[in-house]
Amino acid sequence: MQVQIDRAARIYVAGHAGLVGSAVVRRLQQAGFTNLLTATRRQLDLRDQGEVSHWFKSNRPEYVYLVAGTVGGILANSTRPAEFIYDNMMIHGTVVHAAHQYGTRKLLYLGSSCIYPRAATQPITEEQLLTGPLEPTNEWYAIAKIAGIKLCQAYRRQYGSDFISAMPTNLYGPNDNFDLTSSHVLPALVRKFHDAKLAGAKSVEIWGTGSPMREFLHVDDLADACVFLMENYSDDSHINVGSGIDQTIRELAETVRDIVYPAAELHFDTSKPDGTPRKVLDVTRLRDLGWTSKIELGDGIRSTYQWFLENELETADLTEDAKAQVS
Ligand code: GFB
Repeated sequence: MQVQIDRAARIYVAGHAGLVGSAVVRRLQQAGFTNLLTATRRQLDLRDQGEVSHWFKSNRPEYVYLVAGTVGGILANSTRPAEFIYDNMMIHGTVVHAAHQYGTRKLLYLGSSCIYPRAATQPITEEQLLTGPLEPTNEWYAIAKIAGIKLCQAYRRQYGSDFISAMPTNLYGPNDNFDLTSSHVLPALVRKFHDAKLAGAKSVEIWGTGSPMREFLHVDDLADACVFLMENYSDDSHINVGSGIDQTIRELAETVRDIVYPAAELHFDTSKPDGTPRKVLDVTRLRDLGWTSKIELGDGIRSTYQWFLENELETADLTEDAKAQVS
């Protein structure tokens, strides 16, 4: 079912400053949407139902992209489980409920591929949700994300709300978190190889054995898929969003090394966790609707590194220096 959304409709992007939200805003602007609503964390605490309901009452968004959340890599997930479960459960609860209260026409909720069982059959189909135990390093986050899917389904069943859920694979791109203790693997590797290059270090430390397999999707592809789903998908079931292509962490590290600092050797720290052994999504359902990813991993890493050089580094001299080395 294809619905053309009025380009002047009131559209709220919850989490607009983050990796995903900023990409969704860029994509909506490109597509000609003129009435985008955002609120900073200081203006609106999304964990507070009173504040969120008041904001919805005043702003009456017709469409909502619920892409806000507390997110992080394997270490952050393991060491800050309370924040990951509390923040995410609250944010989903308040926004979905307010969207229902104040007549939002459609809401897209963004989950994560970690909702699936650790031992899921690969590639992972949507039907494998709740068929087995979760990966322990991120079960708190996964439980919150599963609750978000169920929340959307419950409001659809009880109130007829057009609330849909999309499950993206591991994401990367501009505005990512490059902090080594809380980031995901791809931005962490960009920073580690970059720092090693500046220091003239011989090797770079990679966590775990390097054998886990992960699929990566550039956030601009994800944003394109979200805008596509808003106009082309209205089912009860969540839908996977990915590239359908995975590789080992060793292969990923080699790709980042070749782009950022080809002279570096890889050193694996096996005292760090591997997490899920493999996680690649079955994207047949989305492909059948007519959407596929476009940004190839090497190109995406190159442009992300360029963004990192231009936006993340504190010393202007180093930035200029390093920019000259990458171009
Ligand atoms: O991206 P990542 O932190 O999370 O780690 P997950 C992926 C793999 O890369 C793991 C390895 O096997 C890590 O051990 N790795 C190697 C590194 N070097 C590094 C490094 O320097 N930093 C990091 N972070 N990893 C996350 C979940 O799982 O996936 C989240 O924790 C979410 O909840 C996200 O679902 C999409 O892919 O293991």
